[in-house]
Amino acid sequence: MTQGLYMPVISITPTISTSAYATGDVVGGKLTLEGVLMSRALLTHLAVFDDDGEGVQLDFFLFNADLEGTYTDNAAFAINASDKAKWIGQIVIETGDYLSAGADKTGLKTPINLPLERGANGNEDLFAVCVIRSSTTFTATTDLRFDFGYILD
Ligand SMILES: [Ca+2]
Ligand SMILES: [Ca+2]
Repeated sequence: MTQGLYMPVISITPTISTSAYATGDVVGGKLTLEGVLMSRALLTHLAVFDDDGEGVQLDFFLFNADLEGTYTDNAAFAINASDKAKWIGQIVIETGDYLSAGADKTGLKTPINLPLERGANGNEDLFAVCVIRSSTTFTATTDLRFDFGYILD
């Protein structure tokens, strides 16, 4: 029996570019969510704070082991062949998922309810790559914050 549910949130403020992103570019490079796969986990929500008010679609590709390919901020995204077997799901923050909050926009996708399977190598971290789906220029390198919520059994 479970004694109680752990519902941690991992908050990541990636270092992003202030030069223009093209559609399909990686935003913030490889994201590491430490310890998410330490037990059985269920991804429950993803919140995005956009301090520049762009409100663009962001796709998050999820992997259950460290990535061998290079995923460079502001460069075109393609999954390296060696990483394809590590892909375990994705989350989309659509333009309709944002609210305007003054000059900012806040995005939320919930419920996600995506079970996260640990890879055969026993790795305990979850890895993600964020891909932008609109030509966008941010003002500051800290304009995006990603909060991943999950339930840990
Ligand atoms: Ca670019
Ligand atoms: Ca802007």
